[in-house]
Amino acid sequence: MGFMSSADTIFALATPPGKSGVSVLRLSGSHALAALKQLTRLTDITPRHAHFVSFHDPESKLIIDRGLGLYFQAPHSFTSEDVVELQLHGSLAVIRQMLGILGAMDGLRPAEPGEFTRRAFINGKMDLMEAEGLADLIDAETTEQKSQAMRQMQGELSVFYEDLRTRIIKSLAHLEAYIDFPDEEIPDAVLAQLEDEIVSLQTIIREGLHDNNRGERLRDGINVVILGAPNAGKSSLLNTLARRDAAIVSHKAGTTRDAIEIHMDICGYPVVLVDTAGLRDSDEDIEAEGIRRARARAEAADIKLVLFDGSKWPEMDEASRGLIDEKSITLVTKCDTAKHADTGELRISTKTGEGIEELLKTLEGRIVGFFGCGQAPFITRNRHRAQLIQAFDYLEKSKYQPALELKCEELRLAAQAVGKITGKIQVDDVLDVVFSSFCIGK
Ligand SMILES: Nc1nc2c(ncn2[C@@H]2O[C@H](COP(=O)(O)OP(=O)(O)O)[C@@H](O)[C@H]2O)c(=O)[nH]1
Ligand SMILES: [Mg+2]
Repeated sequence: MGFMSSADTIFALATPPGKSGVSVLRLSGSHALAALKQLTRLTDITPRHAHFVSFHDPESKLIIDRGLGLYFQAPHSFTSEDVVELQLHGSLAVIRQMLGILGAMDGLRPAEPGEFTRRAFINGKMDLMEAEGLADLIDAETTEQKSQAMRQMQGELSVFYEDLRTRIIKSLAHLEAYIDFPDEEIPDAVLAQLEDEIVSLQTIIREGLHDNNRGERLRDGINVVILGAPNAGKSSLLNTLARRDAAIVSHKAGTTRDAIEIHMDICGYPVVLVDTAGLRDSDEDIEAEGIRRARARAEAADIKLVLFDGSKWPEMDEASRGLIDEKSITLVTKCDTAKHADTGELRISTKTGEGIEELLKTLEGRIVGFFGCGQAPFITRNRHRAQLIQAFDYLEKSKYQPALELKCEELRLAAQAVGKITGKIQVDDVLDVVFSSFCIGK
């Protein structure tokens, strides 16, 4: 995206393409107002006023559509540039025609993905964390995802990183004062104070990092993985929880090979429920690969549902038994068929529905417990985590640098690492990573 000039006026459909009552086209840049005037033939356009107008094709002079034209004068707009919004009917023909006309106008070109938000960032309307929060808000599907995105978008998480960075820079400034006076010894008290500050900054970072990846999980979904021997009833359970036939159920052992994922909303939290291949020794290539994947999923799981066939209970196969730990919930399946001794485990039947409500309650408890403990996380993407780890390492190194200049350099790098999170340190590769994930028109 770097080669695209920011002097261009960009335009894009801000609403999803398709038929709808109203569609919004957005323009940003110095030619936006001239384009609006040309399309509407108005000479006097009031900022922040909805002008009900006919839009004309400047070439053919024909009317394209009637709708609203709005003008947001720089810097009082989303991007801080002149912004124009055209509210048209959500007709494929109208939109196609208008996009064609805009594309032919002088100084106008279609926007790249995320380019509106990128301009808002470059022009200081928001920092990188807030821009990512906006992207997350647009992607949010559950209420808790939305709350996290709003907190981030409104700058609540940025404050944490900015405080951190400011404190590192203060320490740096303190130390740099001594570089200018090479003859002076740094008093021991000053060095001790600095050391204390660095340790306390490291504690803050360490606590931030020890968040069980809750922020990332809230974006991507908590992984609940169904595991057990072939025929234990795993695919049946996935289908019951999904309330549809997502996975093939068969009495033939070894039917499920690849992991099957469905997305659920439990208490406002996003859940990725995964069905896996039955665990057993297999000589068959594809099944063996499926089992390898099942084991990998078990490793990465936040919650494991370990199933045991009720018709064999309390006999347990070794492979499944080995998966039981503090992350697992043990389930005895097919309780409609077998009348085995009640061993206190949760018993379910996908045939009669027995135990399913209780399982959902247990799952809810685990999920709310997972997300609800401790303060709201500061990290919502791997990008933030990687930078924080770097900052921690630079602070660590600074403690062991004997030379003053080198100590300062480590602190400078630590401040930079934190600065990259909010975008206070502008680095183009960081911007490309962040904004390329946006969709066009945002
Ligand atoms: N009676 C009864 N049969 C079940 C139940 N759940 C699954 N089954 C049967 O057990 C067999 C294996 O089920 P499936 O879900 O494919 O197991 P998987 O191999 O663990 O995925 C199928 O014939 C299912 O119809 C249940 O709750 N009760
Ligand atoms: Mg299966």
